[in-house]
Amino acid sequence: SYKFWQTQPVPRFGEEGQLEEGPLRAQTVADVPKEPAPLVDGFEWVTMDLTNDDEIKEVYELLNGHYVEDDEAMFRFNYSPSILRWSMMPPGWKKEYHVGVRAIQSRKLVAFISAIPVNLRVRNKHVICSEVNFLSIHKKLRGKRLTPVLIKEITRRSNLNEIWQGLYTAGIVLPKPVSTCRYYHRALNWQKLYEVGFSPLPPNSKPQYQVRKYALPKSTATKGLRAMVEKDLDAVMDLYKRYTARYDMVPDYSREEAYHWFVPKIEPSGEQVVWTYVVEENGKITDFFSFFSIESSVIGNAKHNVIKVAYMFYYGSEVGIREPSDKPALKLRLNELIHDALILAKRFKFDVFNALSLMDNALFLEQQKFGGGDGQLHYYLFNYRLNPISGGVDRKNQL
Ligand code: YNC
Repeated sequence: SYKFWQTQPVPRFGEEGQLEEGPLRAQTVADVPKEPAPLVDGFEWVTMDLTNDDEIKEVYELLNGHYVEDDEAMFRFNYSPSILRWSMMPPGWKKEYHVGVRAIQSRKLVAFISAIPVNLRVRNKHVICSEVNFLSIHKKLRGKRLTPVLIKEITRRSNLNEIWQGLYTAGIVLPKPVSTCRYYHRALNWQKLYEVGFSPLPPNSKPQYQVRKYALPKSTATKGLRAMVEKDLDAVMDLYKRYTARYDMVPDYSREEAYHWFVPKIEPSGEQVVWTYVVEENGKITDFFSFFSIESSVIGNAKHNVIKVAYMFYYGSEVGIREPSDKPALKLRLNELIHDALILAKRFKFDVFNALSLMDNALFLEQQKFGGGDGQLHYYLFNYRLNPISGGVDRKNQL
């Protein structure tokens, strides 16, 4: 019955038809409490310092033990400290948006919620949002209505900075999704995915047939393909902007943000978080694609502890700018690019490549041997009404 969510400025189920788009509730900073709401006895609010190695380790350990699992509790996200920093410390990040709850006696971190600022374009309007992520509560404190308290606190801290809108995704249905996407998975290391229980052996198949089905060449095929470097930033940004102009909801990155999200770097830990490739023809950048890395812990498997998962991020191609997304030339081009992305991800020892049913992904998912997963991802806006955006699947969850 959404006891909490029905008190919040979000659209309700049952609102049908074209409605006027925009904020639902208007407030000023004077309306916003200057102090957090009290927590139940024995717990206190803390602001986590993610620049501090000990504190990021505490956030890492909370998430490693208690963050998102699949429905069968076989896998759980294992965001590394480096990817947590990349995700929560983009340009404009604020320490006060890294909100924790500690048990007063033991000092143990038992809950967390975070936000980053994002300038979102929704259709032809710009909305400054807090993008909320990494909400997690220790398993022993579940079902105690701590979530609404955390959400109200991140809302309060956003509001004090005059941010009135939120952007978030969740696997569960809440009032009310702007868009719903399906997860797709492309095996890179089928044998390992089979051993951990991620990929089933289809009836009448044999392991060696599956391994052969997902085999990839050693080398990429696109002429002029190379890793992105900093000097490509303006060209990639320009391509990103023009290519994504066809979509209804897209972050409008500043140059600093595009540098943060796209330029591949080796983090102080020695890890790499994001991989971006460009195609250069006669000195001009004509295409780019990117993917990032999140491991998942394998729960209770004797042979493997983690699977390495690459996630499709943004891409763009001059071909798609020249023609609408249903034309065959773009399909051909995206298949060439994504096939190379798979080859590269395999080279970097990823076990599986994930993508959602959004952007122009429907043009390559089947041909590149992605299979539809059980998981869905719902996109939400807080304090904003937007008419629904297609997430690329129909009611039967088909592309
Ligand atoms: C969820 N994921 O419906 P009602 S995604 C939002 N997002 O409220 P309790 C959620 N709300 O139905 P538990 C939610 N999950 O009565 C549950 N809720 O109105 C709602 N899992 O609270 C739920 N991380 O504390 C219900 O629930 C109320 O103890 C119940 O804790 C839930 O990061 C949770 O999946 C998810 O750690 C914390 O199960 C816990 O069950 C957990 O009794 C594993 O809560 C990890 C996990 C969620 C990942 C994510 C995005 C979060 C977005 C939050 C909304 C932000 C709004 C925008 C704010 C900024 C605005 C400005 C400006």
